[in-house]
Amino acid sequence: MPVEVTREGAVAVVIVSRPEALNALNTRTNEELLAVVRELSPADAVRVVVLTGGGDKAFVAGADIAEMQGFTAEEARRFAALGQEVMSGIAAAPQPWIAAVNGFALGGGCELALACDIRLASEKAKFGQPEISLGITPGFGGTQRLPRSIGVGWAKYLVLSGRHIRADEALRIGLVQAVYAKDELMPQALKLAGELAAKSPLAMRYCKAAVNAAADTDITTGQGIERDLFALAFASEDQGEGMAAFLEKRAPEFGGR
Ligand code: CO8
Repeated sequence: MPVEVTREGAVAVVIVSRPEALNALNTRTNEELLAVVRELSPADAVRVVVLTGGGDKAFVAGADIAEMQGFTAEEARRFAALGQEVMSGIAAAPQPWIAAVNGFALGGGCELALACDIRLASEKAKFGQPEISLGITPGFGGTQRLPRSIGVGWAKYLVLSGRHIRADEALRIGLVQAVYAKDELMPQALKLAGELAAKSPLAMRYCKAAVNAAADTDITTGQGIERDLFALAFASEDQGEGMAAFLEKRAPEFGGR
């Protein structure tokens, strides 16, 4: 199976695993990823998802070039639509998704990492949008998410040059949030996931939706969404628990209601 899911308490770990092709996304892998997104999103027991690549060479080395080679324009459109559905499903999921990038994250792999909420990388990680060197454009949302994430200048640098950048440069330009030694990557990703899993899942969902809105709307609309979500948080038991726990100097226990 190209996509494996394991559970560690409230954290689901999703592993893309196609060792024969550096975990490249073919149609089957995208379909499985979409099924996983659809299965995990409504699962209240899953509070955080960590996404990584199998093996130690790649997160995901892009969309599958062997499959794409013979595409007609219509097949390419369908392939891009499926990939975009996966990426948008992750971006809109109620839980936070953490990408743990352990090697090549190129093309569709970089776009997959970008669809996640937080990106952690190993020192061996390499990022890039090499589609230009194949005579095509990014197609899984990269031209849209990259400028929103790292700004137009860096997005164009990556998309127009096709260059790969190392983890330290990805950190410098804000493409990833932290870099760890290879063996530390998953422990650190799971540690962060555990911290997020202990927060109120309702507040987590509202915070993610509010920040997502910043990329998709003008500031007046965005502030309206923020105001509404702030108000909605006061309709939850978690708000009462969070504030009571602070004032009583104890750790909160969030029930997600
Ligand atoms: N697709 C298919 N197979 C791949 C891919 C890929 N993206 N990447 C690697 N592989 C395969 C190789 O063909 C090779 O197979 P084999 O052993 O049978 O020859 C195996 O994985 C190992 O790869 P390498 O021998 O090349 O390993 P290296 O360590 O020498 O190089 C690289 C690693 C640098 C990652 C190199 O494999 C590479 O450049 N890969 C392609 C990277 C790339 O161009 N990715 C972007 C693809 S395009 C894309 O993602 C567009 C997304 C949107 C599509 C929209 C729909 C139309």
